[in-house]
Amino acid sequence: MADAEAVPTALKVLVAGGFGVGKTTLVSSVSEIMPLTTEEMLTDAGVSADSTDGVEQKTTTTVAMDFGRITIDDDLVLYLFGTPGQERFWFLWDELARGALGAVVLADTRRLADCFPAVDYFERHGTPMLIAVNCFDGDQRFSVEAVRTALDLEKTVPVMLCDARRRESSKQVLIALVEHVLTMRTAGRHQTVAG
Ligand SMILES: Nc1nc2c(ncn2[C@@H]2O[C@H](COP(=O)(O)OP(=O)(O)O)[C@@H](O)[C@H]2O)c(=O)[nH]1
Ligand SMILES: [Mg+2]
Repeated sequence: MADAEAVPTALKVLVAGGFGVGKTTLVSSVSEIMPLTTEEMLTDAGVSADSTDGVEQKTTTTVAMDFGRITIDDDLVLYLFGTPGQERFWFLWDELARGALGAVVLADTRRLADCFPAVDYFERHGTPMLIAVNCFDGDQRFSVEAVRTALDLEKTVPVMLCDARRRESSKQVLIALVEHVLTMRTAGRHQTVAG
């Protein structure tokens, strides 16, 4: 298919993790386009469909979501979607995860537990993921292996260090995720998420 070769493949990648872990920072540092932060008012009906304890009284709310793009090479463009961290927006995750190549889960070793929900979600949905430990000013309290153990990750899930503020570092994370997905697919251990 000569035509297909002329156009780069565009793939969707999710950037997840707890609040304040550096999702917006990573998307901003690496994106070629002005990162977009969308704000949407959710209607009462939209919220109630997935509301859990304590949020029912809210009629409208604001959703901030990061969106960016990075060209890896002539053949590959990644579209980055930062996932909303707040638990009341879990219903958006299913929409976001649909058709995603994989996910970067950002972790802060000072608050490692904050990324549990994201790790759990991607495990349950069979979405390939990579854990990127964002080293706030070199404040890396645990080794990559300690993070792996603490998160109880499968051996195949890559864990790496990064500095979300640095473009090159963020890019390496995304390249590593793509390579991980390719490895998993080649090994036939990964089943594509239904899309
Ligand atoms: N020192 C330091 N600060 C960072 C780093 N990454 C993010 N930050 C800061 O941490 C705060 C939260 O980051 P942000 O990207 O907004 O987190 P988000 O909630 O995951 O989107 C911001 O003030 C960032 O400037 C980092 O690697 N080092
Ligand atoms: Mg953010």
